[in-house]
Amino acid sequence: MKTTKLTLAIAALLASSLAFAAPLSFKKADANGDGSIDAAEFEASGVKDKKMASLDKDGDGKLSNKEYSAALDEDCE
Ligand SMILES: [Ca+2]
Ligand SMILES: [Ca+2]
Repeated sequence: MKTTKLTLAIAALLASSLAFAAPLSFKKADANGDGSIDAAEFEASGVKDKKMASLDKDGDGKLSNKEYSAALDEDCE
């Protein structure tokens, strides 16, 4: 199963490089373009050190541009 091992190695490499990547901008993180970041989009956004629930100030289960930007601003400090 050489192919499987190679695939796993590539997946691990991608995962580790993602962990060090800067978080995506709101526009890029909003993959479906509906103007808010849902849980799946947040997971893919690269914001690793924040909990979505703590960023979701109005508790609607999604992050607005403002709520998401707050996470990025804090990351820059
Ligand atoms: Ca979205
Ligand atoms: Ca919200």
